[in-house]
Amino acid sequence: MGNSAMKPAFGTVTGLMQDIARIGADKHRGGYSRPVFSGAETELRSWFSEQAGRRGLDVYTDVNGIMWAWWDTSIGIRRDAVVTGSHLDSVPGGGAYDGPLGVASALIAIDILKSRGIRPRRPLAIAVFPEEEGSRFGVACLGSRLLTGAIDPNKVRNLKDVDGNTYADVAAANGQDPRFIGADLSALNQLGLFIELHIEQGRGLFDLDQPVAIGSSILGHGRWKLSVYGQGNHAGTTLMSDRHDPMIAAAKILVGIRDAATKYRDARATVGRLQPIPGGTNVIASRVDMWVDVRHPKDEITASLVESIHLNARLIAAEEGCNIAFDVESLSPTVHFNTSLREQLKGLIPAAPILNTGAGHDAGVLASHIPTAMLFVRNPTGISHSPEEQIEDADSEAGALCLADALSGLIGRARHIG
Ligand code: HGY
Ligand code: MN
Ligand code: MN
Repeated sequence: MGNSAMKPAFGTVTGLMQDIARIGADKHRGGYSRPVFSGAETELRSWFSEQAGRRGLDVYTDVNGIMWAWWDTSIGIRRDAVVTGSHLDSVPGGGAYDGPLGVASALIAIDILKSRGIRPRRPLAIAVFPEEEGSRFGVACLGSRLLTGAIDPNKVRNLKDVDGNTYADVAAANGQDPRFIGADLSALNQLGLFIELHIEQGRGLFDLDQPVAIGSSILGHGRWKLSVYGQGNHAGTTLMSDRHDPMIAAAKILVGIRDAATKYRDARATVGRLQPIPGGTNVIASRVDMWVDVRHPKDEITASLVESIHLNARLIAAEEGCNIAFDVESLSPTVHFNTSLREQLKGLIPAAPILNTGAGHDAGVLASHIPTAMLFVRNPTGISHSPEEQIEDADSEAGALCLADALSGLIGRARHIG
C-alpha cells in the first residue's frame, strides 16, 4: 500500500504519537481527556506548532481557534489550497488516536513529500480544528461550524461547560477574542479541498484485511438535551407513594430510547451522559439531565426516531408526576463525500476499499463548502471513544504513506474537481 519512500526526515507517525502519549492521560477514567482550552489540549497545540515549525511551515491560530500550518508555493498566494489535518481534542476517557492520528499523519506525509523532492505547486496546509468532539461546550465540530458560518457566534459565546463557564470567558482566558468568532470567508476562500485521515471507528478494514480505506459518507447525527423535572426531597422521610422522582422517569425513558432505536434498522441512539441534580446519595433528585445522541443514514428516519423518543419521554414523565424539556444541541445531516475527489483518490490509492462511517468529522461540515474526502486507517478492534482504541504501528505508517500519495496527486489540480 502506498509508494515505497525513503525514511522520512523527521521520523514516523508512531514516533509522533509516542511524543504526546503522556499528554492528557486520564488516571481516573483511563484513556485521554483533552477538552478544548484545557491544559492538555493547549499542550498538544504547542506540540503541533513546534512540529510544524520544524518543518518550515507557517503556523498560526485564527479567530475561531483553528490552527493552520502552511507549506506555500514559491508564489506564496494562498488560494485553492489542498488542506489536510484533523483535531486534537478528545472525548472524556477517549482513545489516543481519534483526532491526533490525522494530525501526526499529516506532518509525516509532508516529510514523505519532501523526502521525495516534491515541492507544492498548489498551497498545502494542515488544519487542526478545535472542539471537534463537542465534549466541553456540547456542540460537535464547533471550530469548523464557526469557520463555515454553520452556527450563530452569539449562541457559541453563551455556550456553557459543566462548571458554568461560558465559551466567551474560556476563549478569552486562552487568548482568543470571542468578539471576532464566526464565519471566516477570507479563510474559507483560501481552501480548495480538504482530506482528513482518521482512525477507523469500526471494524470494516479489519474484516477486509486492508490497512487504509477511502471514505464514502458520514451518517447523519444529532444531540438532544432531555431534562426530567420532578420533586426533590429527602430519601428517608418521603414515602414511596409521595414521590415524583425524575430518576425513575429517566430510567424508564432510557430503556424506551433503546427500544425505539432497535425498531429502525441501522439506527443508533445513545445516552452516554446523565446528571441527577443535586446528586446526593440521600436526596431524591429534583431534576435529571441526560443527553441523547441519535444517528441514521436517512435524516428523515433520524427525525421520526427523535420524535418518538420525545413523545415517549413526555408520556413516561407524566406517569411519574414529572415533566420534561427536550432541546436540540447540534444536528448534522448525512454527508456524501465529493464523488470526483473520491474517484481521484481511488486512482491514487487503488488498493483502498470504500467505506462509510457512523462517526462525525470536520470533513463533514466542510463538505458543504469545498470538496472533502476522508481516509480511514485500520483499527483492529473497531473500538473508539474508549481507552481500548488501538492501532498497529505498521498501519499508522501505511496511513501516512497513503496520505502522502494522495496529497502528491492532488497538489496542482484545478480547484473544483467535477
Ligand atoms: O461523535 C462523533 O461521531 C465524533 O467522534 N465527534
Ligand atoms: Mn471522536
Ligand atoms: Mn475524531
